[in-house]
Amino acid sequence: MQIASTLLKMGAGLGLVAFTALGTPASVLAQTAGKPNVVILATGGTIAGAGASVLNSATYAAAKVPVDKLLAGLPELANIANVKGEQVSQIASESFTNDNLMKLGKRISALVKQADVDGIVVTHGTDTLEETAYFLNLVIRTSKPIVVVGSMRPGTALSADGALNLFDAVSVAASKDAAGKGVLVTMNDEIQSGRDVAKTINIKTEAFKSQWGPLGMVVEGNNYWFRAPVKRHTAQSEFNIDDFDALAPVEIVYGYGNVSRTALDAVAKSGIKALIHGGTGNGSVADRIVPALQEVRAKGIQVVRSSRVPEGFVLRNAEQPDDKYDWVVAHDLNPQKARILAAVALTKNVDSKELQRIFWQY
Ligand code: DAS
Repeated sequence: MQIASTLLKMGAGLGLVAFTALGTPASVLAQTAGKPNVVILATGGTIAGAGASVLNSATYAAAKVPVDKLLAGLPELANIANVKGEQVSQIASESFTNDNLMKLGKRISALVKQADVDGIVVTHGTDTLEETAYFLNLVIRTSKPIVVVGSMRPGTALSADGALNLFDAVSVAASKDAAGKGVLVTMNDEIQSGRDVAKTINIKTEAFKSQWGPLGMVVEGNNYWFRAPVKRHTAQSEFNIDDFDALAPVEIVYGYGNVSRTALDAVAKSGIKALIHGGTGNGSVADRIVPALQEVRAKGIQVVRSSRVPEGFVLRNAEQPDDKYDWVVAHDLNPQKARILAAVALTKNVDSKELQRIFWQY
């Protein structure tokens, strides 16, 4: 606790002053009739981080600033919405587990059923933000806006990006025109699809990209839309977090030069229901790994071919005879998103043909 309080004291630099100014009462800003009601669920990450000096844009402790301080530091939110904060967790997102996802999802599923909730914002670490956003996109049955947001710099750093990212997230979550577009991610002025977006750069504020482009931009509280998702999501999903209490166990193994089957064999014995193969190129599989994956399939474990290449998509029956081996291809989903979809899909009793249909549609 000593470190945390020291960090917070030291963190009263330019950024945190913005986050702790005015001492607005914890977690609820002034409520105004007629304004949209947005609930902010805080999970941790850099957006709640604090560094020792304003020059520490990359060296800092994540998950230190509580949600009431995040809200207190952004009184401008009261101009666009009635906001209420809840601290769901306080962790760096590289440490997220399936249990964290389920707890967050169950809370959101309950909140969106409330008539007095118009939108949801989730503040989150950037490392696994894309996984959480995709998960919520698959399992929350609502058309209300859900926006996941993080930051690449802590609030204590020069040119911190968290405050504007958070303002944009609340602004979009309070917007009627953001309804029905699936789970969204607002980072760096862009409105991204939670399904498509990935963290592509680990040291710049312009870190989140989709190979299919953003859905739009948010500038000074106004949304500018340029496209809408075509894959199934949220209210149109066949999955509902209310119907299950745990995700299916799914692991990932990667392809690379000189790869051996050691990791794959170990993972295959861990009780998984699917194995994601993050292959080279077009989801290619090293010749010595093909029999290993066939053995995995023979055990009743689903095999999904994804690719470690950040863009493009894996073609069925191109690099490998998927029909013959009864394997599934992940389409354009990167390995970490393919894990999320397989983990959700296999909460139901689906065969490989159904699983492939699900990968085409979501
Ligand atoms: N460790 C990173 C995380 O919590 C910090 C961040 O970028 O949010 O995801």
